[in-house]
Amino acid sequence: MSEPKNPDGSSPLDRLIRRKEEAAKTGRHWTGGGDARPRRRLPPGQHKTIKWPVLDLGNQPNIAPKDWTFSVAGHVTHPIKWTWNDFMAQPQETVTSDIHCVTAWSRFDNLWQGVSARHFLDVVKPKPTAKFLIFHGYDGYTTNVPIEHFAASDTIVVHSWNGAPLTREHGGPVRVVIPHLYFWKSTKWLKYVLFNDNEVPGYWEVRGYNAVGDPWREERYG
Ligand SMILES: Nc1nc2c(c(=O)[nH]1)N[C@H]1C(S)=C(S)[C@@H](COP(=O)(O)O)O[C@H]1N2
Ligand SMILES: [Mo]
Repeated sequence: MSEPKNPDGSSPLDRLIRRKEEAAKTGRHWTGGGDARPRRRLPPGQHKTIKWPVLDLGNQPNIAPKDWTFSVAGHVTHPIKWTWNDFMAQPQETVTSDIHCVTAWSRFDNLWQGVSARHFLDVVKPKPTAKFLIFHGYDGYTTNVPIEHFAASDTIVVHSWNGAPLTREHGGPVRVVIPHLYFWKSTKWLKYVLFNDNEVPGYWEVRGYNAVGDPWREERYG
């Protein structure tokens, strides 16, 4: 399909964002499967894909591991600023999980390697006032996640997928993977996490996406 002419001078990215905003407003992709059962592997309204699509705002930062730093601030007892070597010196874990994107594709059996959310939380020690995490990517992307969802046992901050370093297009050198939420909650090119006492909607959340984003409840929008 060829792109329509754009007499208003908008870029393909402008149009992509507008289409996604429109989908959020009209509830497109929402199938009304209100009796979703968590035991079903494929969440309602999703279809399986073998290839791994790339979705982002069109700006893919090129960060070499040696230039990558990662910091955590806000309502934590131990704020951190990690280099790549600091990150790789943490206990490493391997998790296999499925991806569920709000645009209705799911990809099963992704093998992730990195640092578990539980270890990460052990290090920074959230204060009792920490209720929401706001993730920031090197591309300026943000997303908000309730702390109890980040704390799930299969959440992992990863540097590798299926045995190879995570590619730049998928968020390398380091991204978040929260497999039980829609994939827009999994920040690529991870740079900074703020532990906050209140919810600050991120990039897609201000455009109508859900605060939690549970695929089995079809919490796509609103
Ligand atoms: N930093 C950053 N993270 C991001 C995004 C983004 O634009 N920037 N897009 C999100 C969205 S909407 C999706 S669906 C997934 C896509 O990840 P993938 O390209 O590896 O499939 O990344 C999420 N994380
Ligand atoms: Mo997405």
